[in-house]
Amino acid sequence: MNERISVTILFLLFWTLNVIADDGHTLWLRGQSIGPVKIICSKSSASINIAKQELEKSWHGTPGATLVLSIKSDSSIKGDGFKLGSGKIEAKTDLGILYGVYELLRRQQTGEKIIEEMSNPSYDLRLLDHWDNLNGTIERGYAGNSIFWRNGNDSLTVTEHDKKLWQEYARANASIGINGAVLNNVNSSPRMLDGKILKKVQAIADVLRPYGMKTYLAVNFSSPAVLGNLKMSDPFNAEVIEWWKKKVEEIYSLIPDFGGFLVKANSEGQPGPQDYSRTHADGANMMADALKPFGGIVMWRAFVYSPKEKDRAMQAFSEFIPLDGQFRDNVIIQVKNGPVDFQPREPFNPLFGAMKKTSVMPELQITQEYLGQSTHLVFLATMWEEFLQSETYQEGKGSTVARCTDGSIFRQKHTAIAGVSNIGLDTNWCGHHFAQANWYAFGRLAWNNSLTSKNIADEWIKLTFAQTPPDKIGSSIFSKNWTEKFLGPVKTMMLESREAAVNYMMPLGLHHIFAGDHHYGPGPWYAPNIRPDWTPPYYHQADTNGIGFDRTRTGSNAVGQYHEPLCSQFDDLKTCPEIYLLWFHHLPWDYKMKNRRILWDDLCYHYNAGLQQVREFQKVWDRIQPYIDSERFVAVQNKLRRQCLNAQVWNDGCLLYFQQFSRRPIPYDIGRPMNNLDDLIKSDMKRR
Ligand code: GCV
Repeated sequence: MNERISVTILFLLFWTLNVIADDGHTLWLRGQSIGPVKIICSKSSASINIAKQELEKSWHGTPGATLVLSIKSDSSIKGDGFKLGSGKIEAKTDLGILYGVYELLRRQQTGEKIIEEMSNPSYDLRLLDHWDNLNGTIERGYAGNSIFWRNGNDSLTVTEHDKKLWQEYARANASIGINGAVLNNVNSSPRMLDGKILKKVQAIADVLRPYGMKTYLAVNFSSPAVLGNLKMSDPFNAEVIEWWKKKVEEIYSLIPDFGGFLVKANSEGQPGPQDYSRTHADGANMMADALKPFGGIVMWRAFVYSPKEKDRAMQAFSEFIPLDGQFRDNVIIQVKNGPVDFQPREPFNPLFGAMKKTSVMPELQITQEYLGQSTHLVFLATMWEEFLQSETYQEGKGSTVARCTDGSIFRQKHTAIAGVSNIGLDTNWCGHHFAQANWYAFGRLAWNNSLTSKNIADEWIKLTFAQTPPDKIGSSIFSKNWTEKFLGPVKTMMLESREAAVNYMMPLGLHHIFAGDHHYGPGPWYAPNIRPDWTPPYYHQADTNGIGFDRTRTGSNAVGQYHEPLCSQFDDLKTCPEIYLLWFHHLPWDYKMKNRRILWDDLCYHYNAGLQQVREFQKVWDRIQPYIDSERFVAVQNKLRRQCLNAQVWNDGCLLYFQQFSRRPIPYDIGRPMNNLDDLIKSDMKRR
């Protein structure tokens, strides 16, 4: 065998092995250097050194090229932003250099042009909220246990393995611009502030710091009483105020760059200032005063609702609008994207743009609590794009949620955005390989809230699935074949996936019709003897007359919380977008839709369309098999099978249940149910 043939065989063998196994642990950071780079940089620091290492590890530019990294005072660069140019990256801060390096490497690996360009972050604070409990479990976590906390005798020991994982985690976050993490559940244990636990927080903070990630904690409002043995936790009580001051001093003595607190108060049974007849502002300000000398912030959640009110969707607005202007300038009100709770589709929360004198930050949910958890393939960037680009009209046309929260319209002291993390100990971090795309998308949108979901999907697929080594350097690094047979179809599938989930779960504005409290499968029938706003019938209101929640001016008047012309638009059936129809209106089953179908028929067609879409995703995936390693191929194939079975259950459960009220046939040209309603009610979707 001549030498050339044996080299080719060796290469092919390596190539095949490379294509065979990939557990997904390296996420979108798979690029290996294709040649040396000469780095010129007069500065050295932990973050700059990481930037240099990243360049050496993953350089995809011309081999032997020179890159100059320089710190400049330039007023056009904001915060940790940077200027990219041919052969140079300029920034005001070391972190700016690091973010610039990640951007450059991303562009090299995706074949995107590298031109003179400025990149400033949309939000100063770009955070992941971990709902991780001290015993290692994760509330609404679907990818294994916590990477930070565990049970057992060694729960507070910090191993080399822990540190390696935290470092990988910090690197992944820095690569997409995320610069902070709340390390624990908003349903927070008072123990979180115990000295021993804080030592572990310090160890985590030390690993995250060089990557520009600050550490934050979710705190329990009753900590002074429960942990500090005080008689109460009243924010006006001198001892309570002193307790928080001392606790904050202790934290900063361990973690000098500690970010601050996240608080869920007087919400879903959590304690709060209202327990002492104080307001949210009283509670938040007391903590803010303790944090202020150290530069810390309070993120106070507006996720509040009580069973006594007639419409859960209205309560955050009703409680918080009267407090606008009363919060200290280091308080940010954290508001979920929709007015109910991370549903597959909701209109935006009317608080956005309406609280004009207070810093307000969006809270998105990356973990797919209500969107098929880690079983369904649902790319959330389309949903977040829809939300960020929603027009609030608060300051005239162009007052999108994005512009109302990123400082473009209101002079917020702080701009911030948070995403509830989908990360756990699973090897691939997120449970589903495609759920990594949601982590990635959150970071990219937090950095630039005008990115399109299409571009984000494109980048992520190239970084995550393109096979190394690339064909060529430059703009045509991806072969025509790969682009047509893999990139195109997979991107289309991702971009359609959220609408598919809305179709087979809750089309036309339906919401919160999940079974039990696991929030996975359908349960429009679920109505045990608990507070009504925790049961689906409260939301769908189906009866023989019709279906939907009447939030019009003559109903709960939730439409009144939106700025004109939205208020009238949502109120009027002629102008209400059909995607929100049953969110705002209770309508008869024979209501005529814009496409001339009656509502019942249209509902059936939507459910069926969702099911058919997932069946198509299966075909797309099977066709791309030659272009992907077998490990990830099989894992996703199996998940898609379960997603199809689940979509069938959603279709059957919802249609058979609602049919009891509509008393009409399912249109005969679409598939018939395959499950019996009684069986579905009994199983309550426990088998996923
Ligand atoms: C952390 C929903 C979830 C809860 C979550 C809550 C919140 O109700 O189901 O698990 O609690 O939102 O955001 O506080």
